[in-house]
Amino acid sequence: MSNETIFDKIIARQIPADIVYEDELSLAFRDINPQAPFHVLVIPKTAIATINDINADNAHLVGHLYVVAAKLAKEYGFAEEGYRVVMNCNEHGGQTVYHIHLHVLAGKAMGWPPY
Ligand code: D5M
Repeated sequence: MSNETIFDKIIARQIPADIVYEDELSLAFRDINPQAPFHVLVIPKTAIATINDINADNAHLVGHLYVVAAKLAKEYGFAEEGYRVVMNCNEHGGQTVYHIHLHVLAGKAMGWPPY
C-alpha cells in the first residue's frame, strides 16, 4: 500500500522495535531517537495519517492511545511526578511519520514553550 509507513512495518514485525505494550487496538514501543529518559510512541494498529484525519468513526482509537499512555506512565512510575504526551501534526507541528502516534515523554522536567 502506497501510504504505508515504517510504523506499519513495526506492527507487522517486518522491522524490529522495542515493544513495551500491545493490545488489539494499539502498539507502544520505544522511540528510536529518545528525547527523554523514557520516550515511548503509542500508535493505533489501524493507520490514521494525521490529526486532521481523526473523525467520529476513529476517535475511539485516539482515546484508547491516551488510556495506554496513562497506563504506561503509571506502570513505569512516572504518573505522580508527571510526564508529557504530545502528538505532532504536519510540517509545522514537526510530524515526520504519517501514522498518528502519541509521544510519551518522562523522566525529566519538560520545558515550555516547546521551541
Ligand atoms: O515522530 C516520529 C518519531 O518516530 C520520531 O521521534 C522518531 C521515531 N521513529 C522513527 N522510526 C522509528 C523506528 N523504526 N523505531 C522507533 N521509533 C522510530 P514525529 O512526531 O512524526 O516527528
